[in-house]
Amino acid sequence: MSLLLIAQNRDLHSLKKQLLELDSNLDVDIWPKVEHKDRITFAVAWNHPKDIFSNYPNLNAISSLGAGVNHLLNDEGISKNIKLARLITPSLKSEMAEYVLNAVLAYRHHTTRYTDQKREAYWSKHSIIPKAQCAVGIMGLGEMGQSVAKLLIKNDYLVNGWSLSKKSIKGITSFTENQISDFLSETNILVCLLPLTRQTQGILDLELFKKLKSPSCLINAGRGQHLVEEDLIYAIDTGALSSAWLDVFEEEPLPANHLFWNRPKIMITPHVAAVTDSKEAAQQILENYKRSLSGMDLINEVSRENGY
Ligand code: NDP
Ligand code: OXD
Repeated sequence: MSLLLIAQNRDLHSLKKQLLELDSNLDVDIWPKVEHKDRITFAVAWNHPKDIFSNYPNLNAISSLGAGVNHLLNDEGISKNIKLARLITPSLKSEMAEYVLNAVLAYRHHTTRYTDQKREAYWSKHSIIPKAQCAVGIMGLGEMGQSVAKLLIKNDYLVNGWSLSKKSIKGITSFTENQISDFLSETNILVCLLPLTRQTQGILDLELFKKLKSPSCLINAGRGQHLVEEDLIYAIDTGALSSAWLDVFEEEPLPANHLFWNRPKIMITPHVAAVTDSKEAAQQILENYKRSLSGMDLINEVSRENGY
């Protein structure tokens, strides 16, 4: 029995080392160097080539190398009998919380504007945006969304959340699916931490931006496909949104000629909001590998029915 690590443009040797430190008897292959495809029963995948899994006849489970699983759910070449899991680690949650807090603080304190002014040697002061105009609305109150919400509450922000099921979390006003208009009308800073599903694709559009409480801004760390990119440009150019902070994009890396690069009000980070730590990941992967061998349910198993 072997474990396969598969990711394009990512070095997986440190993850392999961590796995072997936990169990030196493991047999771990890094794609594309796989000698015995029929021995692979468990795979860990990120940005994998489409349809590759049909080459592994005895595969019975795949773990994403991150929290998102849209890359696995969208691959029709993965048989429905194969169990899917995702990685949720403490550092992934805390990094995401800090990433969003940093974006919120940068918005309030005009950090990107001052960075631009420094480049121009231009001295000009801007008023800090009062907290009362910084009500944060988090779309998706799952593992990432709740972690973000808790840190923002600790920092005295007013926090609203929107999710399919109602949540009871101290300090958060929870809105459910059909209450989206109420949720948006109470929100200045919109944070997208939804999974990418048929229902959430393209959800961040002009109609939605117009329903936000003014002044408003967008932070997207979910997936690029949540956002209708031309609507964001229109919203920024017409002042419907005062700024946007984006970590994820329809096409990654973001092409050099993309219109977002030239917009000073759009901040871009290269999909780094929260990055899976190999040591933490190895523990969860090993546990799920063992579970898959004995036919048990996996940790953080993904529901194909829910689509996330
Ligand atoms: P979870 O699956 O834990 O949470 C998803 C949340 O979204 C849940 O609260 C769920 O509601 C809600 N939800 C799902 N569908 C809908 C819908 N149609 N309408 C309203 N709410 C909905 O996801 P995570 O928190 O782990 O991840 C969130 C996103 O962050 C993902 O897109 C992931 O890929 C991305 N991510 C990005 C990273 C980065 O570095 N940029 C790093 C890690 C994650 P309910 O609670 O009722 O089920
Ligand atoms: C993830 C990500 O889903 O990095 O973990 O986007």
